[in-house]
Amino acid sequence: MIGRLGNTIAAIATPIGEGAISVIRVSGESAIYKVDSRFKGRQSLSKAKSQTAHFGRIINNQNEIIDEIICTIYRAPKSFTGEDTVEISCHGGIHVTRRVLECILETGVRPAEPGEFTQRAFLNGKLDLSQAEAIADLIQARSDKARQTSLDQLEGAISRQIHVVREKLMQSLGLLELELDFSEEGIALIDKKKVENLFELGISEIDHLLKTYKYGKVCREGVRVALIGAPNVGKSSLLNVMLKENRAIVTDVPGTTRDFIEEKMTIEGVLFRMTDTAGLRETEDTVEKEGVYKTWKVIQRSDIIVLVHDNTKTIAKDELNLLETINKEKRKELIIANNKIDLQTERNPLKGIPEETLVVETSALDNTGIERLKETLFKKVFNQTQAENNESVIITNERHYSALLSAKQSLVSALDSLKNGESEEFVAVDLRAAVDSLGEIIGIVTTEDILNNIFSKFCIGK
Ligand SMILES: Nc1nc2c(ncn2[C@@H]2O[C@H](COP(=O)(O)OP(=O)(O)OP(=O)(O)O)[C@@H](O)[C@H]2O)c(=O)[nH]1
Ligand SMILES: [Mg+2]
Repeated sequence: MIGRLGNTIAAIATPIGEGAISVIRVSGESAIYKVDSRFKGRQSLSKAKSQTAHFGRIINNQNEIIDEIICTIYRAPKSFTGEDTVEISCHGGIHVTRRVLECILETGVRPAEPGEFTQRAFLNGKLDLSQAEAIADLIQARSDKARQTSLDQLEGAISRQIHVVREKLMQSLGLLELELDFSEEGIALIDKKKVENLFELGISEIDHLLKTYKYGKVCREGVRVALIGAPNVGKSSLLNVMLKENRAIVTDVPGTTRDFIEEKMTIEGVLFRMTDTAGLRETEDTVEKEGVYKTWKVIQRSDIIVLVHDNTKTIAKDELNLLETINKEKRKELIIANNKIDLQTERNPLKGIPEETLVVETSALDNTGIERLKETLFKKVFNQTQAENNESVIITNERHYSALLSAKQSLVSALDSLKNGESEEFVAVDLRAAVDSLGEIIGIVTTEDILNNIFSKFCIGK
């Protein structure tokens, strides 16, 4: 992909479907000239100034008028890709958009590959790698928090922070390497204690960033919540009242929900992926059995489990066992929704549950405790990550996280070597590795594999 920079490329940049307008992007050395050869308007595009829009008609190689369009001209380097670019706005039908694209491709312009526009922006120095990744995240953002963290990343918050840490390490590396050059003469250029302090500072700064990842992941991907429990306790009813719509079927027949149902909702700008599941019980019904099996799968992949209990009944042995199993999983949060509190209560319906268990009293019938349940869900995630909540830089991307992790490991090993008085060569090798890992995040150090892997996940036209 990289070797072909310079070719002119084109793609539809808007989703395929009917809309008021579609946009076709054309970028590369001959973009303006090629589009101009198919454009009929008051002024030739080749003479047009940058950042100007031109109304006209687009024609094919048979001189047939295909559509009325507006071309926006961007001249290099003042464009998204850094190259000459034309954005053609045409009428937004599937057929007409394809025909307009065809007119451009007929001139020898090549169809763009996924992410190729953004890749060009990166290769032309308009964006660094973490900013390029932020574009994909911003487009995919499904909540306000996700949008906010991607936008910060796009605006260079992560890049700046990484640059700062990396620069400091580079200075130590420079000194170390210089000292290595003079080692024969026995000249000591560096103050060991000072370098140790610098490494320690670097480790703590990286640690700081690593810690924001848990919060970042939640912002980006949302929180997975499973509503589980015995049949007929009101799981589907609770899902419906939380969503404020009749999404799941509710009946008084135990075993109503067979397959799990997934729906998204936001609480204070954070995405929660709610899953209603089939009630857990021993059953001979083949379909229900499959549903129960799937419930276990949902439990495994959820961050928070809401065990729904029917408060008119004393908690059963099966429910207590379930609680114990979930509690064993340290990474899962648990809430009990003690439901149907509008009905006559059993005297001590939750007898035997561990003392520290969080219980929210609810009634899906008259809406009692629903806001409290939502608030509790939110707090389960955000109380623990509150410190990171106010951070300006938040790591959301797994690639960044693992690069930071390996930078930290290299730095710890460099510090160990230094403290143990090992050869400075060892220290320098580890330090170089740490600097390179940080460079990978912003794309200073990259391989073609890394790039292809990132940009191929984009869709065409991005
Ligand atoms: N009084 C009262 N009835 C409720 C409440 N929540 C649910 N119900 C009733 O309980 C019955 C079962 O509700 P569902 O929401 O289908 O229960 P479920 O846990 O999804 O059941 P399965 O899908 O069979 O596992 C229905 O008749 C609901 O109307 C509540 O808070 N109070
Ligand atoms: Mg149900």
